[in-house]
Amino acid sequence: MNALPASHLFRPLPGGALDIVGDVHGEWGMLEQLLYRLGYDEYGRHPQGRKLVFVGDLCDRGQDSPQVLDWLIEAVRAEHAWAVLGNHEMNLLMDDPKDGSGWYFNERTQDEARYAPWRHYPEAGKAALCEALAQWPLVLQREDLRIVHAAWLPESLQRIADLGDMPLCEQYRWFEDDFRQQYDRSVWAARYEEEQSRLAAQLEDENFAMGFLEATAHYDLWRSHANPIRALTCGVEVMAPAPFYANGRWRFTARCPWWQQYEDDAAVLIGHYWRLWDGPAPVAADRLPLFVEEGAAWQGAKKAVFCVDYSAGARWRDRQKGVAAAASGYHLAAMRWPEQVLVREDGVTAVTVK
Ligand SMILES: [Mn+2]
Repeated sequence: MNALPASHLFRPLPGGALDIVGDVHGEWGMLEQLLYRLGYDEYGRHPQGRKLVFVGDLCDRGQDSPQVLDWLIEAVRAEHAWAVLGNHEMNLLMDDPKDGSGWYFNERTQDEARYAPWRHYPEAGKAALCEALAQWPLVLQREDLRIVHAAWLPESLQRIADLGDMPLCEQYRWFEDDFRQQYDRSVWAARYEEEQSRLAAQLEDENFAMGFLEATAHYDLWRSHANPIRALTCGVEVMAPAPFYANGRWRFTARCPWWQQYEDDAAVLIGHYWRLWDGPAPVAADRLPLFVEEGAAWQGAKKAVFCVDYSAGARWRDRQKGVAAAASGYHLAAMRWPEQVLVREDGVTAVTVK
């Protein structure tokens, strides 16, 4: 097995039995239900000494991100729970407002129409919140198990280790600046600027007949690999066969099923990829399918990778449409380890399939 290089951002998992929880996205109600189903008390303690592990993306979109984060920060401090950072926590730390983060970023007033009512974070607590999150690792691991938000990428792990004890946010800025400098010197830079300024409005217009923008595609592809912290928390991209519109923008690169290349024996549990309990949703002909597996199946070359994100972050859509929780296809689930059984917030369970 490939040994993991040493970094203060990679930390050991506790020994013993674990329950690994998928992306919560501010859904405090579902998290409370799931903890109850798994047998934990209100502090995250288990009578059999099991421990909670979270794969990141605790916040954004749901009704109570402040409660989820405040609760988990305390549980992590008390060593009842362990957590890695997801891309949504990185956005808070890097002061990068994105869709669904208006509970924290006051300037995102456009989020209110979509996601409110939701609880906002008190201004006075924001500095302490970021200070606590900045202490969380990117990777948790022990011999039989690896936890990362989106992708286990040996080259990215090594590049992070190479920066030694540089703090997380400083590392992130260092990699972003390094990419931007290399990009600005590349043959693509002028074309990229031209595409971006010529089509600034059209890039967000779903009804525009968008052609394939080569320099923009190249920029997005390069950037997804260039910052290894971004690569671990967002995954890497590949060229899309054709432009497609998603999450408010025309896109030319698509998420890549990196697990097809993962050959180690240690299991990797991830979140991030919006899996559905009932199996893969149909994929349009011009899109790359990310999941081909059934809802409870292991993924990849050696069936050693498992995404535990069952799309709790889309539950707001059902609330907005008046769909009852009992009829929702979006869930919060955990994998019991070493049992490899899934438990859902409503008590439904499933045995995972290799
Ligand atoms: Mn994510």
